[in-house]
Amino acid sequence: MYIERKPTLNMDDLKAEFKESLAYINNYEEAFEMVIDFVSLEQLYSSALKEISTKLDILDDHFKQMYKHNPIHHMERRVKEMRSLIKKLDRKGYPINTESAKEYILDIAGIRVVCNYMDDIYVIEELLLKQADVQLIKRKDYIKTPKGNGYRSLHIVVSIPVFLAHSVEKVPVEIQIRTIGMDMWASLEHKIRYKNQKNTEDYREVLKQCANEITTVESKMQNIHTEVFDN
Ligand code: 0O2
Repeated sequence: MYIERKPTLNMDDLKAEFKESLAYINNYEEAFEMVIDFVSLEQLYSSALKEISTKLDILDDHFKQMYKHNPIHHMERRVKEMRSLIKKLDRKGYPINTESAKEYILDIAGIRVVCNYMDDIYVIEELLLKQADVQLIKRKDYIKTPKGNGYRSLHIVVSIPVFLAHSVEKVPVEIQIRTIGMDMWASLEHKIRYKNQKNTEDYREVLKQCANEITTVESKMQNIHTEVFDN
């Protein structure tokens, strides 16, 4: 099951994107060109997401067929909105154009794979990285080494070829792989941090405690699942 976090650009989005790009360029013509460039960038990265999602779907189905177990609970995917992409380029001091976005920003296409059990995370990673056309660019294991606030997730960035009418483009996709519990924790923490900044510190300790408790429960569940089904 997929959850698309953003539909294809509509006219209101385009107007907003155009206004946003004018903040960086004092010329309507250039701003218009920039929006057009970013729209084709969106198309390219959304194609890469489709490729990766299909691979993950196939793996999930085949795993079920072989082991009577679906490693993937659900997936969410999104292409970074143009305005967040522009803000990120600006924050990192890169030129505001699609060339530098392609070169420096690795999370333009993002997919979140929410797994049923902890072991499923590494199974999915291993099966995906075995594929000849999938190349690992970057890996951060926040499960083996959780962040100070308790955040846990496996992040990999892979590049995947996208076959276009006249060329083949290798496109990076950021994949966040985590369990249902880790996802529940990250969603709440993200909401508190972005929507309610002044209270983030108040909840830091209790959130950290929750992250540890979730890990304990998910480890126990994993052990039960392994004992009952893997023997
Ligand atoms: P959004 O809205 O989810 O896209 P980068 O910051 O991408 O240049 P870095 O340091 O490699 O480079 O990023 P990292 O550590 O791989 O984390 C990037 C993404 O992971 C974040 O994207 C979040 O989605 C998620 N993430 C990382 N740390 C935390 C955390 O402490 N709490 C939660 N809830 N999510 C986290 P964005 O762009 O911040 O946000």
